[in-house]
Amino acid sequence: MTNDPLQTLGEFIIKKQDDFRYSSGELSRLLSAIRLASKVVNREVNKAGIADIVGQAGNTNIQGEDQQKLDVLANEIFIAALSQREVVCGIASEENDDFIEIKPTENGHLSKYVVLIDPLDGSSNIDVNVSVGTIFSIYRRITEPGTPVELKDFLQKGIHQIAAGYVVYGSSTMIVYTTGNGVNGFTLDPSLGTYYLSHPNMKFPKNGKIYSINEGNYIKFPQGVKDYLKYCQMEEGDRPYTSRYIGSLVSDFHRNMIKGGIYIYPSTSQSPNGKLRLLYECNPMALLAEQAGGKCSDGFHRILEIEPEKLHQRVPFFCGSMEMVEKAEEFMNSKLNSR
Ligand code: AHM
Ligand code: MG
Repeated sequence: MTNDPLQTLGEFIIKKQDDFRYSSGELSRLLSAIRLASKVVNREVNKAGIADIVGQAGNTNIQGEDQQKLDVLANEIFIAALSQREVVCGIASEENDDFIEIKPTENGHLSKYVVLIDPLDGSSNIDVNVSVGTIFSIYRRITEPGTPVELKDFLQKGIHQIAAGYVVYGSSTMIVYTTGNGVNGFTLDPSLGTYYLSHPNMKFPKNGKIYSINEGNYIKFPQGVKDYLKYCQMEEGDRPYTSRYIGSLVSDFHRNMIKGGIYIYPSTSQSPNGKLRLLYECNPMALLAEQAGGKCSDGFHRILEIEPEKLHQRVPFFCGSMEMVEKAEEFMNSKLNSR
């Protein structure tokens, strides 16, 4: 916990601006837009249960419809907050098939950043009052400012991210982000609507005792993952480990970063690239993990160095405490050619 009492996210963003030479303040404004949108989404997420009771009259399938709506609403909230503030020139969202170009405004301001976002990840958890999250990733465009953004501005390797982070709408709401200089976490005081620095310089423990995976898919996992799971469950040394799976990537990652653990969404016999999206989910989490001293791979290669080919590309995902990911990779490598 911090010795620096009541440092707000707003103050922190401004302070950190000085880390960047020649900073124009644009990234700060962009992060501030995300901060604002997250508070609006937080309000909507908190209302989700009550909307079931008081709203949506006439809907035959209230639960299904509401679920759908909150995803869409979160998407609209983030896109509005980002596009109305001259902070980005393009947005790609897990909710949209294509990227959105943000045209320069009348005063001709040319933004150099693009944002990739999963506005409400794990949203099937909303129905059952379990935490969900927002994940975001920021790159500098590679095409000329002033020209329309192109697909290649979004299809950049994760190592080129300028910043990445997530919001977890949990028992408290937190925003956790990195600009490539460590990872810091801020907790929302809902009575004031202000985020305060609560988790400075977050670090993955080198090793951990938690593994997070949807074990219901066991039969479809590659042999390397099956063998690693058996290793986790073996009675030896500090094992067996504990199994914890929320089914909400942000929450599972957040817990593992604090307590030490590994999250795995592997390939399966039916989905050879797993489920999670490289650009909206894996790259931002990988940057955070590495910045926090953890590790992230597809079982064999560093996530941040994968060359993206399409916006909604999926990739197997192994992420967490350094030694745990290395051990899982050992099992993967020893079963390279078997399923
Ligand atoms: P989503 O983007 O459709 O919400 O899916 C992503 C979520 C992750 O948050 C979570 O870890 C995973 O899907 C759970 O998938 P499964 O239900 O297959 O275990
Ligand atoms: Mg998602």
